[in-house]
Amino acid sequence: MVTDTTDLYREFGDSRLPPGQQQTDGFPVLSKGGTPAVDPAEWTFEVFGAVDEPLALSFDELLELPGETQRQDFHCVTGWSKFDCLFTGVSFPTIADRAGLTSDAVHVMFHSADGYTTDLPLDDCLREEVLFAYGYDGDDLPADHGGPLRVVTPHKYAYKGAKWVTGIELLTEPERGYWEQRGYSSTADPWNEERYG
Ligand SMILES: Nc1nc2c(c(=O)[nH]1)N[C@H]1C(S)=C(S)[C@@H](COP(=O)(O)O)O[C@H]1N2
Ligand SMILES: [Mo]
Repeated sequence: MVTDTTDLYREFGDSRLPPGQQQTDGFPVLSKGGTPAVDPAEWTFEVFGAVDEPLALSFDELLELPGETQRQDFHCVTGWSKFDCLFTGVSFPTIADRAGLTSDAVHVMFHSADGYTTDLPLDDCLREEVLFAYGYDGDDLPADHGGPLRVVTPHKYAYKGAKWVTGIELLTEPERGYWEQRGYSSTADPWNEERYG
């Protein structure tokens, strides 16, 4: 079963294509460096910080959590949008539920194997469309696109979607990630063109 989330734009704007974006048919790869070698057998996914129960999951344990497939749009801050991406994975709320968030958690930092980080307010993460994705288009997620596991954030510019994600840190105060420290927006709403700031 595929859940279609491509109408979520109605919550934010009038058109499915956000202002200043152009549709692309391809799926460009955008990484700050190369693709890190990540061996799923050696890999652990950690949930830590403001949680009741810190988690350290193997890739197999992650695959055992309830998963879902969603049809989503993907908006890169450099101006391209790709419609109708099929991502399979575990939702952020499912993971948050397993760890139990403490009442003072307000912000999230995503950590990746290439040293990349990105941050979002917790409320922007507690949505069914925020997936920890291990599948793309019915196959394993390709390494260039963040395999074995990446985050997808169809309601935000795609730099919020950490590829090769190794963990999430629940924060009691906002902190800024890699691009956010270099001038990109912390909230990154494509329909409000929150590219910088
Ligand atoms: N770990 C990591 N995640 C990352 C990046 C990165 O350099 N490292 N780039 C971000 C940016 S700027 C974008 S637009 C998307 C691109 O995803 P794609 O390469 O699958 O198109 O990944 C985001 N996630
Ligand atoms: Mo990007």
